[in-house]
Amino acid sequence: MAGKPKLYYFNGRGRMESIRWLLAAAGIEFVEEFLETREQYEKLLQDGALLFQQVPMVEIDGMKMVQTRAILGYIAAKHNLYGKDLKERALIDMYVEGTRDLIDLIRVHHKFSPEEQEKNLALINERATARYFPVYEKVLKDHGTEFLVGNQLTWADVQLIEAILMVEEKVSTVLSKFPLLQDFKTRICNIPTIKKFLQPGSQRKPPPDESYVVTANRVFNRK
Ligand SMILES: N[C@@H](CCC(=O)N[C@@H](CS)C(=O)NCC(=O)O)C(=O)O
Repeated sequence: MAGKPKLYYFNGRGRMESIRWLLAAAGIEFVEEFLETREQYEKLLQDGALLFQQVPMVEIDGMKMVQTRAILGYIAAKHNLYGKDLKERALIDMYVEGTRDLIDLIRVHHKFSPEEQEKNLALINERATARYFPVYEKVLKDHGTEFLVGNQLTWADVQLIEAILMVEEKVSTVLSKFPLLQDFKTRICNIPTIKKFLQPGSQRKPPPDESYVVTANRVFNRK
């Protein structure tokens, strides 16, 4: 039997957090090696473990996978979270890319100056309420099931709930005009695997702080 997937990244959200979410939602246990030192990163490079010299890297099923989207797609397909046919898969890809764009606005937020953060916060709010969330609200209404695609949980739902919770950390009232997304949030957060991931002490990571930035700069020899 294959061992648990092993995740190589910082002890923080960054690009790895969606992978943690998807594994957790699928009910898959995983272990993590946190990059703290330059030496750890150089060892991975010397071992040829990082195809493009980048993390996230995930050891899974005998592979050393890099590229966040490839990793997510593999996990989604393996654990039946990627739709039942090509058309469902195409919808999932579109929805996932939408939430990815929103998540990316938040993922880089901490890198900005206070003035830039103020502008970025306004942009996050505007994009969430005027571009992305109206789409998912309409999808839920038109599709008429509990999920965005088909009639069971998919990667699209998992990444949307991740995005919703991330935006709510910045703008707590963001769902006030989206009743179906409010119901969606309650429903998805009550799925046992997801509920467990939301408990304190899980492998879910907090928003980035100063020490996260210092560690990443040290590992990548920046500044
Ligand atoms: N397209 C890659 C980008 C990965 C990436 O930029 N990773 C950053 C850390 S979050 C990194 O390893 N940077 C070091 C470098 O690019 O040299 C992905 O989606 O996984």
